[in-house]
Amino acid sequence: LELEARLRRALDQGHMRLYYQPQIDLQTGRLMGAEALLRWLDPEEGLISPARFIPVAESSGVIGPLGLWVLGEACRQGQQWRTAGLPDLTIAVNVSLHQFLLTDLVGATNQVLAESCFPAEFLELEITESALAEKPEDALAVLTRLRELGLRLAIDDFGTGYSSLAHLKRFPLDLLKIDQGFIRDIPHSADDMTISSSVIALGHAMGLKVLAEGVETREQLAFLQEKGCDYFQGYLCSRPVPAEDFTRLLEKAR
Ligand code: G
Ligand code: G
Ligand code: MN
Ligand code: NA
Repeated sequence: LELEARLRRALDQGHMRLYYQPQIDLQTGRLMGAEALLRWLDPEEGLISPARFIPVAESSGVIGPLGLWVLGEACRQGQQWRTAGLPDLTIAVNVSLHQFLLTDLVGATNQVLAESCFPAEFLELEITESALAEKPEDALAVLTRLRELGLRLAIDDFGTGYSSLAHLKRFPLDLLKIDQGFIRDIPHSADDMTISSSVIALGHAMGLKVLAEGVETREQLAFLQEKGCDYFQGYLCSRPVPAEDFTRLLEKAR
C-alpha cells in the first residue's frame, strides 16, 4: 500500500498515539505545560515519525481528519488529567500549514472543546512561522477567530521562517518558541547566544512569553535563565513520553 492509504487505515484502526513533552517554567522549575507530539505506531514498522507522514497527510488532505483526531485526543487527555485532580496544565497542539489555512480549524477546535469539556484557556495551538508568513491576511483572520474561542496561540520554530516583524506585531499571539537549532550549540556558538537573547528580548518587547526548545544541557538552561527566558522544553527535562508516563510526572509535580 502507498503511504497515503496506509495513513488513512492507521487513523481508522487506532494506530495513532500522542506523546507528551513537559514544558517547564524556567524561573520556578514548575511543570506548566505539555506539547502533544503525534506518533504512528505501525504493527510492522514500529514508531513512525510525523516528520515522515505529515507532508503526505498535508498533500493528500488526510490532515483534515488526522488534525481533528489530534485536537480531540489532546483535549480528552487534558480533561482526564484535570478530573483526576492533577495540577493545571496547558496542552500545546501542533497545527500544520494546510490545516491552518485550508481546513475549518476554528470549527474543529470549537467542536472538540465542546465535546471534551476541556477549558479553552488551557489549550494552546502552535503554528509555524512559515504558515503565518504564507498568507498573512488570511492568517490574521484565522488567529483572531481562534483567539475569540479563548485559547492561546504560539508561534513555533521561530527564527527559521521569514515572517515580517510588522505582521508578527499584528497577530494576536501569546508565546514565541525559539527553534531548537538556535539552542543546540549554546554555549559554543557566540552567534546563537546573540540570536537567542535577541529573540527573548524581542518577544518580551512584543508582550509575548518566550519558550526555548531543545534544551539538552545545564549550561543552556543557565544561559536562558540569565537572559530571562520564560519556559523551556527539551531532553534535559524529558523526551516526549506516552500519556501514562506523563501521568506519573504530573503525580510527582502535585
Ligand atoms: O515529535 P518530533 O519528535 O518527531 O516531531 C517532528 C515534527 O512533526 C515536528 O516538526 C513537529 O512539530 C511535527 N508534529 C508532531 N506532532 C504533530 C501534530 O500532531 N501535527 C502536526 N501538524 N505536526 C506535528
Ligand atoms: O517542530 P516542533 O518544535 O513542534 O518539533 C519538536 C521536535 O523536537 C520533536 O521532534 C521533538 O521530539 C524534538 N525534541 C524535543 N526536545 C528535544 C531535544 O532536547 N533535543 C532534540 N534534538 N530534539 C528535541
Ligand atoms: Mn511544536
Ligand atoms: Na519548533
